[in-house]
Amino acid sequence: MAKPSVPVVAAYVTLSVFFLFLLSLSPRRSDLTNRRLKLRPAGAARGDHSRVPFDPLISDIELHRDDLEWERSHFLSTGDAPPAEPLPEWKDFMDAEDYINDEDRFNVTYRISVLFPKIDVAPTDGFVTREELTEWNLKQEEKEVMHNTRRDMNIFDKNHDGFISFQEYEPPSWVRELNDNNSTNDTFGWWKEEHFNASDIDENGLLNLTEFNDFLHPADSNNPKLIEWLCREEIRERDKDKDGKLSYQEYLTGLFRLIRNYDEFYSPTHGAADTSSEIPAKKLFTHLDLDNDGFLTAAELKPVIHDLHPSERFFAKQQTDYVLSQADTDKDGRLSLKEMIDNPYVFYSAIFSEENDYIYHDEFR
Ligand SMILES: *[C@@H]1O[C@H](CO)[C@@H](O)[C@H](O)[C@H]1NC(C)=O
Ligand SMILES: *[C@@H]1O[C@H](CO)[C@@H](O)[C@H](O)[C@H]1NC(C)=O
Ligand SMILES: *[C@@H]1O[C@H](CO)[C@@H](O)[C@H](O)[C@H]1NC(C)=O
Ligand SMILES: *[C@@H]1O[C@H](CO)[C@@H](O)[C@H](O)[C@H]1NC(C)=O
Ligand SMILES: *[C@@H]1O[C@H](CO)[C@@H](O)[C@H](O)[C@H]1NC(C)=O
Ligand SMILES: *[C@@H]1O[C@H](CO)[C@@H](O)[C@H](O)[C@H]1NC(C)=O
Ligand SMILES: [Ca+2]
Repeated sequence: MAKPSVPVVAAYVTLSVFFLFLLSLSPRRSDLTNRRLKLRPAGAARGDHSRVPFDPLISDIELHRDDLEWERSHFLSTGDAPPAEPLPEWKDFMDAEDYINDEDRFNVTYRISVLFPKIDVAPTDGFVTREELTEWNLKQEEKEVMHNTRRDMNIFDKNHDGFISFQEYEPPSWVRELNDNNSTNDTFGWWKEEHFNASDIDENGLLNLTEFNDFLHPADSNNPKLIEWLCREEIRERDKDKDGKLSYQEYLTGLFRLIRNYDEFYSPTHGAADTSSEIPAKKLFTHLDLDNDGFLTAAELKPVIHDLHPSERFFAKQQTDYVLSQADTDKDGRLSLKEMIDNPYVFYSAIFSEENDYIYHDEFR
């Protein structure tokens, strides 16, 4: 290729400056940064909470693509594979992204106006409230979680009868490492029989899809046995002297920091002034220690178990807060159809504020 001459380069520079100038005149300047709608890459649906798609159509595309990718890698790893053809799938994905960015085929304004009445349901009053949007996000998250569970079920359910027995399943490698590296070290109860039994609601020795989903996501479960197990597990992991309960010292070194980080997140004023963690730590301990015996039992941990293991609802709320902060133009705490249509990229962009990337104490994510 010929080297471009100086005048040609100068012309390009002038042109691009001119275009930038034109863009700066555009009335919808704020949309330009996130303009291209993005699909999450395959695999992202497993484990990234801050980005569950707002639009079920987008999530269907993503999950479908995720399935294709998974089937390919799964067949590859088991050997009995159809020949690997990574290229067509990649092409599919690009096609899908072109599709959602083609205004004639995927009209964001139209999509929002179709979805609005489906979100504005409690009550139907022409506004989407914080609660309504949180319920919507939660539904989207649950759909994604269940999709992943269904697929995991296929791996673990070796005889394909739709149930998982304790003998059938095999813990994932991170659990094996933690549990096996010395049998004397049985501090970790995840994926062990007690965890399995607690998930088995009807106690028939088998986990169906619902029970297996609870097993994988105990914090989101309504099963009281599983919540109790989770509390016992929290104790077990920190109970250095193995007396089955946490002393103040065990709580302070092992547990409190995890709860407090959470507290700060809920109400930033809380932690800001605490240069010494001793006072709030003591306060919380006293508050939790209902029988005042100086120890925390599994039952006494229940009030903070969701601070240690945030549920899907927490992430759904987080996503709602973000959206409201961006799109609630008149600051009345709810969204009108117009506000949503005027801020489509808040709902449709996959680009999210980095501030949402907290690291949580949650083993399955
Ligand atoms: C998108 O949909 C809206 C509302 O249905 C309509 O007014 C607009 O013309 C559509 N845009 C395109 C590019 O089709
Ligand atoms: C556990 O053992 C495996 C090999 O037996 C080793 O690779 C791994 O690093 C060990 N993990 C821990 C936490 O000690
Ligand atoms: C695990 O325990 C056995 C005895 O039960 C011991 O011989 C071995 O050295 C231990 N391994 C590690 C990595 O601690
Ligand atoms: C048990 O495992 C934990 C985490 O790997 C480790 O910190 C602890 O020292 C282990 N305890 C024993 C007795 O091996
Ligand atoms: C789990 O339940 C089975 C019966 O379904 C029982 O045999 C087993 O002892 C239980 N295990 C634990 C650790 O509770
Ligand atoms: C699994 O079993 C539980 C307990 O019997 C039941 O409530 C639930 O509906 C079942 N789920 C499915 C998908 O069959
Ligand atoms: Ca069962």
